[in-house]
Amino acid sequence: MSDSGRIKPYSAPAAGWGALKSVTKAWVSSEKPLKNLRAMLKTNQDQGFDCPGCAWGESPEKHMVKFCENGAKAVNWESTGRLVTPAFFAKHAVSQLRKQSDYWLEYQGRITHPMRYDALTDHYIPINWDEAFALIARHLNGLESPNQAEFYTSGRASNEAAYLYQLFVRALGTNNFPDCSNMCHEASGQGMASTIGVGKGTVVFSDFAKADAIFVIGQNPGTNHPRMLEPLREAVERGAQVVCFNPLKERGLQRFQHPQHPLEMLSNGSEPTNTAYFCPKLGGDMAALRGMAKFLLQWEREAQADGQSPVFDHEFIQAHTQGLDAYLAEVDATSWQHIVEQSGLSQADIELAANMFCRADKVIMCWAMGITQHKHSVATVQEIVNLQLLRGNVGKPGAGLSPVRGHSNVQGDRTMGINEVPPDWFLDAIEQRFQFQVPRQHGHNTVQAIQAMEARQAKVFIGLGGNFAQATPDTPRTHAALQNCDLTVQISTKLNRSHLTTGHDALILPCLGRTEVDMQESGQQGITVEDTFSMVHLSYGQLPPCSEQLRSEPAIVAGIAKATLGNHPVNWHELIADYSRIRDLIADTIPGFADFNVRLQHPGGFHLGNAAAERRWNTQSGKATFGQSPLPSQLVNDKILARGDKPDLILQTLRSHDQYNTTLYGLDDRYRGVFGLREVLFVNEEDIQRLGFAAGDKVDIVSLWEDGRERRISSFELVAYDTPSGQAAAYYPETNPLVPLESYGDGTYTPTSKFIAIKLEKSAPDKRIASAKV
Ligand SMILES: Nc1nc2c(c(=O)[nH]1)N[C@H]1C(S)=C(S)[C@@H](COP(=O)(O)OP(=O)(O)OC[C@H]3O[C@@H](n4cnc5c(=O)[nH]c(N)nc54)[C@H](O)[C@@H]3O)O[C@H]1N2
Ligand SMILES: Nc1nc2c(c(=O)[nH]1)N[C@H]1C(S)=C(S)[C@@H](COP(=O)(O)OP(=O)(O)OC[C@H]3O[C@@H](n4cnc5c(=O)[nH]c(N)nc54)[C@H](O)[C@@H]3O)O[C@H]1N2
Ligand SMILES: [Mo]
Repeated sequence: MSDSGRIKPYSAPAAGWGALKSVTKAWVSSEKPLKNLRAMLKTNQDQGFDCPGCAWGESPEKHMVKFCENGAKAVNWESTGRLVTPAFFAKHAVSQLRKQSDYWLEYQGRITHPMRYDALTDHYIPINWDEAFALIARHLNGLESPNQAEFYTSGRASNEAAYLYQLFVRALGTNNFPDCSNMCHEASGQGMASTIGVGKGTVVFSDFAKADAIFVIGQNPGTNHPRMLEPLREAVERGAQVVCFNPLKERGLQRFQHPQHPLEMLSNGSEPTNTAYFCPKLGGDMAALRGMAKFLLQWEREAQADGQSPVFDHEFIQAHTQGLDAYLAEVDATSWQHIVEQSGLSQADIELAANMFCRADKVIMCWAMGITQHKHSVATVQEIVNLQLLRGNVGKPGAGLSPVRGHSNVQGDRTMGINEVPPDWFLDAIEQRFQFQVPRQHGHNTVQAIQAMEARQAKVFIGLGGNFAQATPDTPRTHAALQNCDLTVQISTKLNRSHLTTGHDALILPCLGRTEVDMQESGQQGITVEDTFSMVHLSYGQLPPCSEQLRSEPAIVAGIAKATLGNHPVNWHELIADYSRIRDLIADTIPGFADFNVRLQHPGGFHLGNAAAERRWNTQSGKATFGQSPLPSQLVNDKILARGDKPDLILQTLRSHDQYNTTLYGLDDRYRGVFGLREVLFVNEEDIQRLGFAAGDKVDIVSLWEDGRERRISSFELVAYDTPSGQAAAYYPETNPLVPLESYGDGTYTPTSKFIAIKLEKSAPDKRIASAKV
């Protein structure tokens, strides 16, 4: 037990009454409860707005309440009655604000005016929009090369904003598009594009009701995609198998309930029987999946010898795939000892999982950050694909691949061309439509953008949403890199630490949130988003903007573009007057969007199509291709061991129940039994003893990396937790100072946020956590 916080195991089911209590708290503390209730009832409804929470899609049924606890929190958090006005900035110097916690900063409310940083007084002061745009234009036009600017995007930006942003940036002359996707599902896109020819999930919402088995791997839907609990619950009810792989016993996966079913809430939930929960080591999933493949192969050979019906889907494999023999050779070459050691699962457990997989005719595999934030993430995603290909589980109803996306429009932003390595066909289409040459040279991803700013090769940073300073790895280095810039610009709704890591010049440009009415010359505008199932639909804000000064994201991008480029390559003003004109441009240049404005009128929107789901393979060979990667020989690699020190533990950094990425709604993590504090380290009880500590002790966490920089966070409380030995967990973003910038996924540059080698030291009594602050 700590002085300020409480650790208490949680025994109630996920969602249920605890969720309702938590929603009510968020709603009342927004200080606009009545208005927000009306808004909440419009969440994800036709003519309503898309939930700014996660990217989970909708059931087609009408008139259902379609928000969850965390969606309600997101809505209330955005549409708070608290305001950050020029008077606020006059009162607080930036150096003073830096001393406040991330929670305090966002809690101050919505930013109401465009502000410019004044280095002389160390205060933000008001600036009018035209001057702000002119300042940006001066900086951008003064660069030796457009490649000296970085254009970050967070996945909440609408399709319309993202499309204009990429058009402007490419017209300026660079592909420097670091985005949150680089830290998120990058490996899913790469692992799937290289095997099935499409970087997006192949299932739609209705497939979940048809699946015989659903695997949930490295994902915590109870907190991060709560609306997914409903199809999971329904699957268990009708006797389908739900199989989870997660080193932590996540409450939301062990027991699930939905707040829209009050009777079940009262019954307090019961442990379902047709679910299985496997706890691999961090990064051990590829080994576990390879082990499953090994069983499949063994059973296939046995079936062939005995003349029994085959285990593999030979018809599918024959007609649609290539590379089977080489893959099976790789499977044969992987030893059980290697598999068991790396996965942390017994051969018997893996056999059980393989059995559940094989028994089901139609299997959906879902995954998220537990799979994508590792060094060997692309290979792991490919291994998921391989298993599904063996059984013909791609491109049939009730089966497929489902990387469950994070931000509500992160998938749409990529579709719109927020991509530092854009495909040629996309650039060709832009050139053809707009008659200007686009840069062909690849741009910077998030890690490369930080490296470039650190080296003063990049001098301007513009963030379309997000919180770059806190979401990225190696926090002190990233902060210094941002502060190295000549200009930093943050297009934001709320105050965060990125506003305090200022370049020489700095701007805060306040924008409308998803919940707010966007009024332009032709009337109220809707924006569009794409969910994790590739459904595109309209979203209309419902609430009056919190300040008259706010501009929409598309209008801000257009303002910057006009000031920098004039009316090249489009008349930006005209596009903003009516967003359907932006959508016409999208329809002209991006496949799947023909008749965009017409098809949007369909309630619920339209599906973009997915070639792999129709068994058309946009790969080089024209077939789905088995991935061929060997299992990594060791996960604790040479760069970790370079300085001769072995890690005490491997750390994963994850989300609490009370946060949205770097946005902290509160300090509780109800399902994990943590209340009122975030500086905790979850460790297996035996490990705590082995390392010479006791639960409740305060420790410093130090990470190991070859470059020998000191990476340390101080005064974290040890919490005994049910996790396999050697595996620890702590919350992001507080742990980002431990993630080395150079520790990223092979091919993806995604920081290895789920695999950090650490040592523990007893904290000096007076040490406070300094790291998360500037
Ligand atoms: N309320 C809320 N909703 C959100 C977000 C939020 O912060 N709050 N964030 C949004 C975003 S951007 C994203 S990307 C998603 C993230 O959604 P998740 O991927 O669910 O997010 P994390 O909290 O990172 O959880 C990772 C899960 O994977 C497990 N895990 C970690 N490492 C491994 C591993 O090596 N193997 C396996 N099998 N499991 C592992 C962890 O124990 C944890 O349960 O959620 C989105 N939705
Ligand atoms: N260690 C570690 N690091 C991680 C992760 C991890 O699991 N572990 N996860 C990674 C992942 S998956 C992701 S996606 C990234 C997230 O990285 P980001 O997307 O950069 O971070 P967020 O915390 O989602 O951004 C929050 C800010 O967005 C702004 N905002 C909110 N709504 C709007 C809006 O409508 N418009 C605009 N313009 N701004 C808005 C607010 O000012 C708010 O402060 O973090 C990554 N970093
Ligand atoms: Mo994400």
